[in-house]
Amino acid sequence: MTDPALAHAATQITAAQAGVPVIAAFFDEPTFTVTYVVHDPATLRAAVIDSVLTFDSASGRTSHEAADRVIAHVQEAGLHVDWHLETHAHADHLSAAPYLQQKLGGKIAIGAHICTVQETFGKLFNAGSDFQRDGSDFDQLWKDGDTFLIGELSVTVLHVPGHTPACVAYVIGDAVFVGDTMFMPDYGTARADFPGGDARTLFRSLRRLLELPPQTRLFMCHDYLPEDRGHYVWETTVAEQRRANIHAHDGITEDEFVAMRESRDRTLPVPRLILPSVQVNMRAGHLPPPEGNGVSYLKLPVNQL
Ligand SMILES: N[C@@H](CCC(=O)N[C@@H](CS)C(=O)NCC(=O)O)C(=O)O
Ligand SMILES: [Fe+2]
Repeated sequence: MTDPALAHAATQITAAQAGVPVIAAFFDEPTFTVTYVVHDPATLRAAVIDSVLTFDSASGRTSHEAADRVIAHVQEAGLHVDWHLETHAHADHLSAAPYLQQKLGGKIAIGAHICTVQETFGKLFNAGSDFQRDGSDFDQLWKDGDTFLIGELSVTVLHVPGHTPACVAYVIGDAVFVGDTMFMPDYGTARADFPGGDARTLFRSLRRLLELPPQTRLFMCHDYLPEDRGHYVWETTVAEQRRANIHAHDGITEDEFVAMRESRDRTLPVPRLILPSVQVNMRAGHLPPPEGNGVSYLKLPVNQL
């Protein structure tokens, strides 16, 4: 393998000492998002991956239904949360990382290319000079190949752009949280038509993940329930994706994938919550600063998307 970050991740997955994380999944049906709480059974240190702040766009009201389920689990299991890990700046739900950080502690982290995303969306929302586009709203920015520990569990971060420029996957012990690269085999892959997205780049990223050992457990960020399946699922393996992913199984060429992805993306509607989501998530999940009356406002740029 001529890819040191991936080689390190592969060794971590096969090495017994890397540890086997305990994984609890919380499915948020309104946004089809899976939030994970991952912990080290030896030390009870934990990370929350891709949390959801419940948001009703008609009323402009946020609530903590989804996040409070995560808090209840953390408290019942006696966990200490060290990290709130984002796989990317989500376009379909608001992150609850700041709320969970306030309640549970821990640091908020995302891929280092978030600065590119902040630049793009800072312009779209005409954000003021208070909005730093240097990633400093986050506590930690990851580069490809970065490693850290959750208790005694080894973690390797892989930069997997394509859906967005800043997407990362987290390899935690023997499990990979793939973010929006691939979905379950019968649904395929993520769209690549957001600003800075690119189908060819996405194909290379997801095929890179599929070079990991065949038994590697893969955890999806969403499940959109294809018509012929009656229940949500979010866990699969490298071997299964290589055999059966409808967009990216072994044998599909890069050019075939790009043609499929670009034509399918032309048919997809804009995500329901994209405008509230990106202007909050570009700020690490913080609402825009309150105005003189103490109220935070979200903007709707007209005729821009
Ligand atoms: N219907 C959902 C769709 C959200 C969406 O576009 N999700 C992205 C990931 S953030 C995606 O890749 N979707 C693939 C697809 O819909 O086929 C919504 O409005 O929130
Ligand atoms: Fe996404």
